[in-house]
Amino acid sequence: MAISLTKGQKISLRKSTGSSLESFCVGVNWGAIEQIIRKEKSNWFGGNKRIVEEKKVTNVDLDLSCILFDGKGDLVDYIYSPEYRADFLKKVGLPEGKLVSKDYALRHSGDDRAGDVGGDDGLDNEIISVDLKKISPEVEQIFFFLNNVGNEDFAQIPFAKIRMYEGTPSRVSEVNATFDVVSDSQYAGHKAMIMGKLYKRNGEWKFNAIGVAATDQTFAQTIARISKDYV
Ligand SMILES: [Ca+2]
Ligand SMILES: [Ca+2]
Repeated sequence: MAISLTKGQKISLRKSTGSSLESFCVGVNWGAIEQIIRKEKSNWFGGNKRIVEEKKVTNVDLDLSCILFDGKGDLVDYIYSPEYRADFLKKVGLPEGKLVSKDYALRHSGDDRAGDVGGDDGLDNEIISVDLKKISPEVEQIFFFLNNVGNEDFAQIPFAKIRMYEGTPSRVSEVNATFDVVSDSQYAGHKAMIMGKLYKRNGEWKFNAIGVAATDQTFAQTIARISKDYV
C-alpha cells in the first residue's frame, strides 16, 4: 500500500510483508530560470524595426545535504557539496564537503549547479541514497535539508520538488513524501527547508517528513538550526 506523507507525518520503514525496508532515497528535481527577452532591433539605417526574442538562462544551484547524529546528539558525520569554498567553511567552522558518509551507507549523486534547462526532465538533479543495513550503529538521527546557494527564494524558481522514496536512484518503487517548494506558499520567501529526519527507535528505522521552511541564508546556518532545535 502506498503511503503518502504530509508535513510532520512519521512512518516506519517496514514493508507490509513485515520485512524492513533496506534502501531509500531523498531526491530533488528543479529547473533553471528561463526568460524570453524581447529586444527591438533596427537595421543599419535605423529603419525596419523588428522584435527579436532571446532566451536568458539563469542557473539555479540548489544543494541537498544531510547530517548525522549519535544517541548523545553529537554530530558524527555529514554529506554536503565538496564545491563549498574552503575559506567560507573555515569561517563557519565546518570541514571540507564530501559526497559519501564514513560508513558508505549514504551517497550523494553529485552537486548540480544549474537545474534543468529546456523544461522539467522528470529526473532528480541531486539524490542522496541510503542503504539502511550499512549505517554505523552509533548513528541514531539523519536530517535531510535543502538550500539555495543563489539569491532566489523558492517561489522564484520555475519548479522544484523534493521527495523521499523507497528504492534506488535508478529504480523508484514507492514515493512516500513529496514537498513542492515552489508552488506551496509556505516556502515562498525562503531559501532553505528541512526536509525530513531518519531516526532509529527500538532498533528500527523510521522517517519523519518534517517539511519546514527555514529563514537561513546558507547551509551552515541550517546545520546550526537543526543541531539547536531538532536533535
Ligand atoms: Ca547544487
Ligand atoms: Ca531534473
